[in-house]
Amino acid sequence: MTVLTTSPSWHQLAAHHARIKDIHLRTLFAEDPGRAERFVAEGAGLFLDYSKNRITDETLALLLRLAEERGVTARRDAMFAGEKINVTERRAVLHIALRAPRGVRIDVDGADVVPDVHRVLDAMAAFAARVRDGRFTGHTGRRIRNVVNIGIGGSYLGPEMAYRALRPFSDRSMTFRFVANVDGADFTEATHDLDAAETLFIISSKTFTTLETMTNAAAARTWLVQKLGAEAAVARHFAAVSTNLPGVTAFGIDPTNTFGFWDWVGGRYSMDSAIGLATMIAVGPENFGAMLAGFHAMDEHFRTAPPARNLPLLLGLLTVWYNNFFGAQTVGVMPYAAPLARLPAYLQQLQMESNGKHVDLDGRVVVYQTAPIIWGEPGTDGQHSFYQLLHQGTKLVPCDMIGFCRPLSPLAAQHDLLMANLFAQAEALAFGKTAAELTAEGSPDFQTPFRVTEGNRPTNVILADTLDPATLGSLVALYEHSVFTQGAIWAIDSFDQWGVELGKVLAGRIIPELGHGAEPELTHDASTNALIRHYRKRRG
Ligand code: G6Q
Repeated sequence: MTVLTTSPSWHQLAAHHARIKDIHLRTLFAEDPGRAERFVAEGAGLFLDYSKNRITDETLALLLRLAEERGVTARRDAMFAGEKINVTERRAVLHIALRAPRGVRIDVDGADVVPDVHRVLDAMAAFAARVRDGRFTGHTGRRIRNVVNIGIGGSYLGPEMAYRALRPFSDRSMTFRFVANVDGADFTEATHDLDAAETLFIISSKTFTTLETMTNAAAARTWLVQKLGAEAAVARHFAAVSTNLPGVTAFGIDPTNTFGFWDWVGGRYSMDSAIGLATMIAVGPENFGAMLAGFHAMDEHFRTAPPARNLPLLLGLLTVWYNNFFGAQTVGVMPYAAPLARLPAYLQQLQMESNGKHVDLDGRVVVYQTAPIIWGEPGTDGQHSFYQLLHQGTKLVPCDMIGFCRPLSPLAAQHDLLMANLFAQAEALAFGKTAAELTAEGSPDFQTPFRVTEGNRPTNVILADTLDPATLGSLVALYEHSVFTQGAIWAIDSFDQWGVELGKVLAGRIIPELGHGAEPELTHDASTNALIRHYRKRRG
C-alpha cells in the first residue's frame, strides 16, 4: 500500500486545511445555517449531529475521497468476509460474527463460525438462567447471589462498563463485582462483605495465563476453600470463560461451567462473546440478546450505509481530520449519562490499544500521527472540573457528547437539566462569547479579556432514545468501527498489541528479584536497581 502522506487526497486535505483552519464555527454557521440539517446522520438507533465540526462540504468530500483511496470499504469487506486482516498474528477479525443472527454464514478457513457462536450463546443462556432463578446452587445448596468477575483488560473493561450501563435492567437481588488489579486490595475489597456460600467467581481470560487474573483466581480459590472448608466447593463456585480449555481444566473448573470463544475475537472486542457472561447473568439472556441485536444493527449500518451517511465512517474520518491536520492530541468522550461512567475507560482501550501503533502494515515506521489519546468523564461532572480547559485552554480537544432523549430514572425533570447542559456545552464550545458581547452585557472592562471564550471547539453530539441494551450495543459497535476506519486510513494493524509485551516480560524477570529471603544481584539499569533496593529495604 502507498504511504498515506503520498495519497492525492491527503495533499488536497492539507491544502484545504491551510485555507479553512482559521474560519470560525460562527462564520460557518452564519454563512450556511443549512449545515445543521445537512451534517447529520442516523443509523441503528443513533443520531449523530456533526455540524459543529470545523468542516465544510469540501472537507467532507475530501475526507470521503481519502477513505476511498485508502480502501476503507474494501478492508471492511475483508473483515466481514473473515479474511486474516490481523496480519501480524495471521488471524481473522470477526467480532461481528459474535452478534450475527442464526443462519448468517461467516467462514474462517472454510468453516462457518456462526453455529458455534450460537452454541456458546445458548449454553451461556442456560447457565445464566439457572443462576438467576436459583437452580444453580453453591456447595452448601444456597442460591448464588453474588457474582465476581475476575479478568483484566479486554476481559474486564467491557463487562464492568456494560454492567454499570445496564444496571436498571439487572437482577437487583444479586451483587456484581469486578476484580482486575493484581493489587490484593482489589480482590479483598470486592469480597470482604460477601458470603462465600452464595458467591460465584467467573474467571474471564482468553489465554488463561494472564498474571493478574491467574493470581486473583488463585486468591479466590483459597478464599472460598477457607470459608467453606472444602476443596470440592470449587466446582460449584467457579465458572470460566476462555479459549484455553486445557488451562481451565488444570485449574479445576468444571468443564460444564466453561464457556469458550475463539482466536478471531480480540480481547478488547470481546464484551459480546462469552466474556459477557457476567453481563448476561446480570441482565438476563433476553436483554443480552437485545444488546447483540444492537451491535448487529450497527454492523449492518457500517457494512451497507452509503459513505456520506455512514456513522462510524464519518466519526472515524473526523477523528483523522483533527488528529492529523489540526494536530489535536486527544479526543474527549463525555457521556451525559451517569451509568456510562466507565465508557471513556472502555473506549480508551478500544482506541489506544488498537491504533496506538508506530509502524504500518508493511512494517514501515509511520510518518504521521496515529491514535489520539481518549479520555473523558460523564457530564455534568466534568463541567465542574476540566471543562475550563476545553473552553479557554490552549489545546484543541474535539469532544463527543453522548445523550439520551428519555431517562431511565423516575426523576424525569432532572433529565431535562442534564440534557440542557449537554446542549449548552456543545453550543458554548462552538460559539463562545466575544468581548463585544460581554461588554454589551455589562462586563467590567478589567474582566473582559479573562471572560472571553473563544469558541470554535468542535463537538459531535450523539443522541439515542434511551440507554437500553440495544442502544449500548450499537454505541459500542459505532466506536469499534470508527476505530477500524481510522486504522484503515493509517494502514496499521488495529488488532495486535505487541507493545504490552515488553513490560510483562520485564515484570516476570523482576518478580523473583523481589522475593523474600535470597535477594539476587540486580543487573538492570542503575535507576531500576536503585528502586528495587529501596523497595526491598522499606517493605518491612
Ligand atoms: C485486549 C488485550 C488485553 C487482554 C488482557 C487480558 O485486546 O489483549 O487487554 O484482554 O491482557 O487477557 P486475557 O483475557 O488473556 O487474560
